[in-house]
This record gives sequence, structure tokens and C-alpha cells, in this order.
Amino acid sequence: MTLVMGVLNVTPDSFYDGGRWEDHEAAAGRGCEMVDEGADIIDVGGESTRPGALPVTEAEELGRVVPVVKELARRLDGRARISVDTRKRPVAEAALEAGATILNDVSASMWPVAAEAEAGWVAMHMRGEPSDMMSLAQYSDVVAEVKAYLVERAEQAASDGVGEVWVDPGIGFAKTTVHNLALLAHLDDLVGTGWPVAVGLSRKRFVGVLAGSDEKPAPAKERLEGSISAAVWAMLKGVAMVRVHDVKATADAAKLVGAK
Ligand code: HH2
Repeated sequence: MTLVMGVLNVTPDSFYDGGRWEDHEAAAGRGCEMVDEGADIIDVGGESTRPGALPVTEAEELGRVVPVVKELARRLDGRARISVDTRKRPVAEAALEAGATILNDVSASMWPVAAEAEAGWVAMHMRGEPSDMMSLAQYSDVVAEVKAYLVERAEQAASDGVGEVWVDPGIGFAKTTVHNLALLAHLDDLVGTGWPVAVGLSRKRFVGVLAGSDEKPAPAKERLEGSISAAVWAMLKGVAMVRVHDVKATADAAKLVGAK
């Protein structure tokens, strides 16, 4: 059974859903709607990590994320879990205090926070910062390097007391389309490590490149079919969780492939 994590970005600038859920009541409403559509986890983020995104201050991110997590926890009342997608320790701590039970950590460095809060921890592979990460997209064997990095982090986190660890290859983070496709093709390699694998493919640039071209990728709003196909591929490769914007379509597809 593949879990569906619904993306809830409370940001003005996320590449797909930026600017839609800035008001915390509207954001919590969208979170509940995604749960009704089949999401198992709602992933709340207050900072875009798209390539070239500019950082936000800690105060700003706290102000975006915490009220939404609180309101969502109140409205969901245990019907689904909440994760917080952040690179900042104080935001992670405040969100876990406010009702999130998973730390979605694209920096793969905050496992002590997860251990302390007895929360789940998603370790995602990336290099550098969103502003410069694409200049670091150089690997001799992307599949082996990402796998080794994630396994090392996962083992460290587990030995430091994190009881629920996920690993995520970080599609699009310091990776070209060729790297993303190699990681997708070899997702079963990562699954074979025994750590539960999470993956975010939804509406990402490589989907647009395949539907269009590298020079002219199909825009994010035209990447639904490719995103669902990629999610189905990942489910068949044995991933434990897919992180998506289109919860209903993905949950329906998951039922059809028998993964859910
Ligand atoms: N991708 C994004 C953000 N967080 N977390 C995990 N674990 N895996 C991912 O692949 C991943 C992630 C980027 O997507 P999105 O949140 O939609 O966009 P933005 O960074 O512009 O807010």
C-alpha cells in the first residue's frame, strides 16, 4: 500500500500551488479536502525550494506554517497525519509542537529534532541551496551516490533514536532531467535498501520536459498526466509514499494499480 502525501504550500511563490492558500483558514480547508480525496498525510510548507527560490526569514516561515498546522490538527482530529516541510529547526520544532507528527526534511540534517519530538523523519537528498543547487548537479553515478548518502543518514538517524525514517531521492533537487530519470528507473534499488522510500514527482520540471522539450517544457498546469504516470511507475517499483499536488487523481490511480 502506497501512502499519498498531499502538498499544501502556504507560500506566495511555490512553482505550482504558490499563492493559493496564504490564508490559514483556506489552507486548512484545502488540507481537509485533500484528506477527503484520499491523502494519508498533509505536508505543510512555508518556503519554496524550487530551483532559484529565495530564502524566507524564520519569523515569516513560522507565521505561515504554525497557524495552518494548528488549525489543520484541530479540524482533522486524527483523521490523517500532518508533516512539516522545512529546512529550519525552529520551524520544525514549532510545527511538531503544534500537531505535525512527521518532519519532511529536504536538508536531511534535522533528525535530532525528530528524535526529540518522537516524530517521523523524511530524509531527502539534495545539494547546496535552492538558489545554487542546479550548479551542483554533477555525479559520476547518481543512483549509487544518492543511495549511499540516504542510507548513511537513515542509519545515523535510527541509531540516534528516530523510530520512523523515510528516504527520498529528491527528484529535481540538484539533478538534471537525465539524473531524475536514472533515479526513477532505479527506484527499486533504493526500495531494496529496506528503508521506506518517499518520492516527489508531482508536476516537476522533468515531467514538462518529457511532454515538451528541455528548452520548452510543458507548463506546470499541463503536467497532470505525466505526474500520474510517474506516480504509478513509482508505486509499481515499491515506494511507500508519493508526495503529490493532485490527491484525488493519484489516489484513484493507486487504487487501480492495486497499490492502495
Ligand atoms: N519536493 C518539493 C518540496 N518538498 N519534499 C520531499 N520529501 N520530496 C520532494 O520531492 C519535495 C519535497 C518541491 O515541490 P513543491 O513543494 O511543490 O514546490 P516548491 O518547492 O516550489 O514549494
